[in-house]
Order: sequence, then C-alpha cells, then structure tokens
Amino acid sequence: MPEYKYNNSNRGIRGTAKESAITGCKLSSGRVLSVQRNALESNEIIAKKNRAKFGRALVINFLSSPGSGKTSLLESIAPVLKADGFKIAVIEGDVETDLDKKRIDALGVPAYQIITNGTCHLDAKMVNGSLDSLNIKDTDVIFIENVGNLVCPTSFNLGEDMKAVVLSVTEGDDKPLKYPAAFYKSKIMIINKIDLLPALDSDISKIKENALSINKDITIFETSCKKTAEAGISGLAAFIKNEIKRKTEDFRKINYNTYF
Ligand SMILES: Nc1nc2c(ncn2[C@@H]2O[C@H](COP(=O)(O)OP(=O)(O)OP(=O)(O)O)[C@@H](O)[C@H]2O)c(=O)[nH]1
Ligand SMILES: [Mg+2]
Repeated sequence: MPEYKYNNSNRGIRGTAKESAITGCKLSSGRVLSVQRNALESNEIIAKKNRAKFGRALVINFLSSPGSGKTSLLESIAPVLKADGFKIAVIEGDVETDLDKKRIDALGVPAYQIITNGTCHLDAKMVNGSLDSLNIKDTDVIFIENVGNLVCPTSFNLGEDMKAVVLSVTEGDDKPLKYPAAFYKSKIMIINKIDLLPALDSDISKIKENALSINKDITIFETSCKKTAEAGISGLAAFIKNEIKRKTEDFRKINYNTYF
C-alpha cells in the first residue's frame, strides 16, 4: 500500500493516512491508546474469520457521510445485477433505525440489519453476527452499508474485498483532503448526485484531482440515482460484475477441492 503523508499542522500532528487508518486517532503526544490498539487487533482476527466465511462472494463495504446516497445506489444497482442473474445480499448498518433495510426489502433482496445503538461504525464482530442469517454460499455479492460517517468506519476491517467511498457533489471538493483515510483505503470512489451539478459551483474535476492526490489508484465513477436523470449506474454495475467474476475465479483456483 502506498503511503500518503499528511501534515495536520493546525493541530501539530504529523502522520500518515496509513497510520491513522490502522490505529484510529493518535494522541497529540504521539502515543497510541493501547486499549484502542487492542480493540483493533481483535477486530482484525474476526475480520479474517469473516473473510473465510464470505467464501467466493464479493464483499463491498460502502462508506460515506450521512445522505451521500449509499442506499440509493444499492436501490439502483441491485435491479441491474438481479436482472443478470446475480444473487445479492445486503448488510445494513444504522445507528438507530431499520429504514434502509426496509428499502432493500422492497427490492426483494435479502438484507440483515445491524443497529449499532449510537456507535459510529460497523466492526467485524457486528458483521460476524449477521453471517449465519444470510445464505452466503449462494450469494455472488454482499453489499455492506456502513454507518454514515467518513472517519470511524475507515479504521475497521470487516473482512471485505474492497471499500467504496461515496461522495455526493453537494459535499464540497475538499472532502478527500479533509477525510483522507476514507479515500486512501477505498478501491473505488463514487461521485454521486451529478444531476445536481448545474445548480452548484462544485467542480467535479477538482474532486477527482483531490481524491487522486490521496490515492492515485482509486477508480472513479460518476453517478446519479435520481430516477428521472439516472446516470453512471450501468458502468458501476459492469465493474461490480467483473469483480464478482474475478473473485469467483481466484477463489475457485485456491479452493476447488474444498469448496466446489
Ligand atoms: N438529486 C439526487 N438525489 C439523490 C441521489 N442519490 C440520493 N439522493 C437523495 O439523497 C437523500 C439521501 O439518500 P440515501 O440513499 O438515503 O443516502 P445514504 O447515504 O444511504 O444515507 P444514510 O444511510 O442516512 O447515511 C435521499 O433523499 C435521496 O433521494 C442522486 O443521485 N441525485
Ligand atoms: Mg442509507
């Protein structure tokens, strides 16, 4: 993983996005809280178990600020994948409600609700508790909708294949710079609500430039989930289908005798 260096000179803290993504917050003295480190180390152990349980299913962990359009994207992508015969499941993370799960239920897609009761992210143990309820062996892709937050979810590996950060155009083109770990740790960035661009001063090329300055390998999609102006969904779905195929092939090569 390349190391993106940041320098938060306002607070006198220096470090790397890799460091912050692994250890969470650092004390200004530079000492990492050992209790926090222990929690993250236990999380890694359970994340590995999750990954084994996911088997051949591709797992995508959606991160974003509240309201960027994570559930809307799932509502747009799921019918496209279903129409092509792919089997989908969704794990919904929410601080308080099952409102998003109800939206997924309405698509006829199996969904499991995790209510975190105030915690601002999902962790591997929460996800592990959902796995027996989903028929993973027959699932091609599992989408995890993390709690709306661009900071805390980046520290917790859930055993996923990739993180996908969603940024809507109304949030401002500086967000990749202000919340670097989310962009540094994601394989793809989805710039959503592009139908709103004509009403904004937001410069989409600046969003991309800032994201690429944090993570030069990030793959960028531009989407609109607005029904009357839907855009970019087929391209995103094509990418996901390709990743499903790739995961199945890789998994088959390694586990042919034990799994298939
Ligand atoms: N104009 C426009 N509105 C959108 C688009 N995508 C989502 N929205 C709207 O944005 C609002 C939030 O969308 P959600 O999909 O609920 O966002 P979310 O990221 O799942 O929100 P949380 O789960 O609360 O973090 C809803 O009113 C959506 O209709 C889009 O592409 N264009
Ligand atoms: Mg949502």
